[in-house]
Amino acid sequence: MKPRLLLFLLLSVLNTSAAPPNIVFLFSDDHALQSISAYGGRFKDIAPTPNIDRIAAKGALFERSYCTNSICGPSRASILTGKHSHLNGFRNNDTDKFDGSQQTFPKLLRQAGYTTALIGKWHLVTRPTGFDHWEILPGQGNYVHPDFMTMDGKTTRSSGYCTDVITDKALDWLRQQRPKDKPFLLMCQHKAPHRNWVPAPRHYGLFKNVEMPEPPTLFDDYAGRSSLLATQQMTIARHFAWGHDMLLPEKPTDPRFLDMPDGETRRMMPEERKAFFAAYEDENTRLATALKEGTMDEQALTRWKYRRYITNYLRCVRALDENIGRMLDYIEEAGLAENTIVIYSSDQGFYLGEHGWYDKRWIFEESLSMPFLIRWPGVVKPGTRSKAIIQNIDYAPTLLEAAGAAIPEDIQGRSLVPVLRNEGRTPDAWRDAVYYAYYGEKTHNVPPHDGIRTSRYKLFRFTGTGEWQLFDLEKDPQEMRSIHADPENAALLEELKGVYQKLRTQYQVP
Ligand code: SGN
Ligand code: CA
Repeated sequence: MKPRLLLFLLLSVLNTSAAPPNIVFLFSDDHALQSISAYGGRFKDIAPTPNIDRIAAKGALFERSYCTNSICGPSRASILTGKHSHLNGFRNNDTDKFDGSQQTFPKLLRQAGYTTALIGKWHLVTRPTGFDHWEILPGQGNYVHPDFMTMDGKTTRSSGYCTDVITDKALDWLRQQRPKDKPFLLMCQHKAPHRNWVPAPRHYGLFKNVEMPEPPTLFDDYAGRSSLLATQQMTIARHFAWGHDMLLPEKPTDPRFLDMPDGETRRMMPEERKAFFAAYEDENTRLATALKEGTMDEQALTRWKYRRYITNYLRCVRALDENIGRMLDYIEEAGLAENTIVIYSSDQGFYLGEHGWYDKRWIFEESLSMPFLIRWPGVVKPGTRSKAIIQNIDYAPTLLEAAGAAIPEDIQGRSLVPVLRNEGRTPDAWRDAVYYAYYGEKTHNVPPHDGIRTSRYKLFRFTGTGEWQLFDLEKDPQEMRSIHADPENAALLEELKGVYQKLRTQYQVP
């Protein structure tokens, strides 16, 4: 046989001539795994997410998926670059700006022949680079009649609910605007379910008379852990505003309400605002009466706030899930499903009352975790559940490998393709821990800390005081007691400190 023919046959067998897959990256903001039914959790029957679950049913769900730094901009920068915060330069939302001149995976995909588009939340301060098309929310964006900034630098107000509008724009790009002769990357990035939680009008009445299960740690007193835990300002009990968080029509005279009005209801048209407050009127009146009569003790008030928080959060999730469904329907109807990778993820996890909190930032499970679901027909076996330890720096190399592009040496993440091809099983020589670092911000006052998570343990250190915390997640999944000072754990502590040092060296942490 002639060598050329042999090569051709070999390539055909390896199927390398197949068209590179399209990539639809569906992303959200602050979406807790506890509120995705495919992940289980306490809301799975009350507030299921059937459309996000479709991705898991037809693809893979990762049970040990973590971020590098549990906050918006930093997580996004890690995803784009495949690098930890100290290398990509975006450590915190307060002061950092993304250096858009650096290498990112959309740029590399573009070099490999892809058309690239970004629609929705960006939040990296500088303008997007590496995209043929972008339309972004300025900063955090709004739920109500959101503004969008376009490539010409103009900002225009759209009419409608943010999650719906972002999907409309993404569908429009898929249908009308993208060149049909090239593979594409679409990053469709929602604001939802980020604070402050304003639902779509069609969902105001959802969960109205449904009881919301509470986490066992709603009234956590932070005993058994560093005293620094109590210094954060992210509790439902004390750091929840009457307007911004509770969406009450006016500030109660009761001093137990943090003072911050809401900006979203002001964006509504007068009729819309009326309909909004009418939908909450009976609940709001009952609260006002109880406050007046003095029947709301501390616990009862926290429970009331928790319920208001969770119902509105889950309503935001409902619109998100419906819109994920619209995207999946389009991909299927347009005949794109067979050759399109679909990912669902969110920039970090979130507290839904665990430890008494909302927000994120901590290395504790609820905010360290990121949902990660991926559908890739022909490669990922439907219904796969993986226990491989993965991190957001892995997305870039995964998508580059999927596209047949080279993975640059300086990318710190690892391609998940071997895990995906292996039915989710952890390949030999995979990582056994991830490294995490939070650098601190004024908002919510969470102290800087860095650490590691293995399949069983979590070790971290407060940067300011040098104090260690160690948790055995098998025995203490709620992370209620640090065992770092127990004499019987001395050897374990030393061993894990070794892993921590090794990872810091490997990732070139200064
Ligand atoms: C805003 C929110 C905070 C949130 C940060 C970061 N306050 O500051 O609650 O922690 O964003 O969120 S709000 O008054 O605007 O609601 S992130 O997703 O951008 O990292
Ligand atoms: Ca976020």
